[in-house]
Amino acid sequence: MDIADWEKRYSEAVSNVKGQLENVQGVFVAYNSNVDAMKHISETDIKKLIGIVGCEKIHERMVEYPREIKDPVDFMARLVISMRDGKAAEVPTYGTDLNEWLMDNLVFDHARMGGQAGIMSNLLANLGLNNVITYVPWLSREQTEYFVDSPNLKYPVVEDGKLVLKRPKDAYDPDQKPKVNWIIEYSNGMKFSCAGEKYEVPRDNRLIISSRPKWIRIDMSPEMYEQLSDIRKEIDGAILAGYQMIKEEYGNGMTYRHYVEKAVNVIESLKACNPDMPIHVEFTSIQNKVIRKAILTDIVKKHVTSLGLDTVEVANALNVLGYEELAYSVMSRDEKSVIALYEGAVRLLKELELQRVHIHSLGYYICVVSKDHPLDADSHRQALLFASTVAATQATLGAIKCIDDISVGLEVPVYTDGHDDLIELEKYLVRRGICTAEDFEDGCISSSSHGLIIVPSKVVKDPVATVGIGDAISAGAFIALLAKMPKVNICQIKE
Ligand code: 8BR
Ligand code: GLC
Repeated sequence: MDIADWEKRYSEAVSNVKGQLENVQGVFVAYNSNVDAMKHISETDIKKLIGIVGCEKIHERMVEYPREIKDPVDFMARLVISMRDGKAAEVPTYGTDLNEWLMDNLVFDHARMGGQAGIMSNLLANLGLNNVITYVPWLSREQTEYFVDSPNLKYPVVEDGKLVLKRPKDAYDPDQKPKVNWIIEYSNGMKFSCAGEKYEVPRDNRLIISSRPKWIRIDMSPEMYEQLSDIRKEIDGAILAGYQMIKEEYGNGMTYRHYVEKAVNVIESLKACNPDMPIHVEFTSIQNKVIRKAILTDIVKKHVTSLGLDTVEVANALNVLGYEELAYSVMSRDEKSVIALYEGAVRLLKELELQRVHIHSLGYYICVVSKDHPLDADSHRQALLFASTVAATQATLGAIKCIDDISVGLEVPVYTDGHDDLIELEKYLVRRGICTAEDFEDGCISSSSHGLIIVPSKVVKDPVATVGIGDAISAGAFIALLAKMPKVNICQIKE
């Protein structure tokens, strides 16, 4: 299929999904909302920061590859690495010193809704979904200012032992402090040097400094947990994210196992009357390998149906699951890495017993689905095309205010380089007899053990920001699939 045919498919898919979104009764979205302090850095900024911290120190620390930011040197080391590779990363910081240093030396441009769950909740509410029930364990007054104030976006609270759905602005805890992350966005082509090395940024991307105040818990009060039965009557599916904030040790004898167990209990309770309820987990950059593995093998495996990740996250996931070589190939910059990406997706699907693994890369999406997924390949392809259009809209406008905005994304051309990057995968699958060249060009392939859907995506030349685009892609695709699912809320019937 040539690019013009793909563009046609895009228009058809968007109009189709748009007309079906009202079929979705509701979605539950938890756990992480925060405020993102956005800074788009310039060459002048980076040179200034290097001058302040010192090249030699930065260079030495880059070798150590800090997985936590304790001081400005750690920060600069991870920033230079991220800019050198054009690879997104999220690194935690546990104190407040770095925030102060950044305020003194960088200053942010503006603040906006951050956190995967927060971004996805606002997006889905603005797309006009009937019911978005958003939950964050740390809803502060400041945080509510970043939520869309609309009747279809609700926050659950327990009053007199009963669940009440309120607007976030009417539901916050006045004693709660906000969680603020720093997002350092950089642009393709920026040049700088450090310790004799010359760098040129290969693509637009960002580094996230994620604040982890002591009070952060991925958790739910026992009263709220008891009321989940009322929430499940309102929803057809759930999107969960933020598990990366679980810590290995809490210093009082409590470990990550406690929170992993609670996370699983929430999922199981949401599914209590409908074991097939679609549950999507959006993965992210997780520095701690024990936590990364626990999220995959203890929370995702067996309990959720769908997983969304970017290419770096695929490599990270494969790494902790024991597929080091495959992880290495995914990260290699050669043309065959797309084959490793596909093989990696299949491993994740099987190993984690999922129905769907959706990988978003710059220029194409790869989605593998299990044979028992209730929807056909064309529905999956439409969902991916809708997702790419939503993402292109968000990259162009910064945020989507209403469903009609997505006509902006439809105007963004399909990225021809992304289409070309898929050629090696096509040759590989054809050589192995998994599909014909025609099947591949069509984007839907059925092997004996799984389905494969591949679409070239729309890429915006100068995105307003890159942070949160992955969330828009995954939420867009998941919601399109929910809209296409058979519509019977088993929970309303059973309870
Ligand atoms: P994460 O937020 O999970 O890293 O995902 C980012 C995704 O945003 C990438 O996988 C890529 O598909 C998409 N993306 C990026 Br980065 N820049 C984009 C752009 N300029 N236009 C459209 N999509 C983009
Ligand atoms: C992570 C970050 C958050 C950012 C989001 C975007 O959740 O913690 O700051 O907004 O990713 O996907």
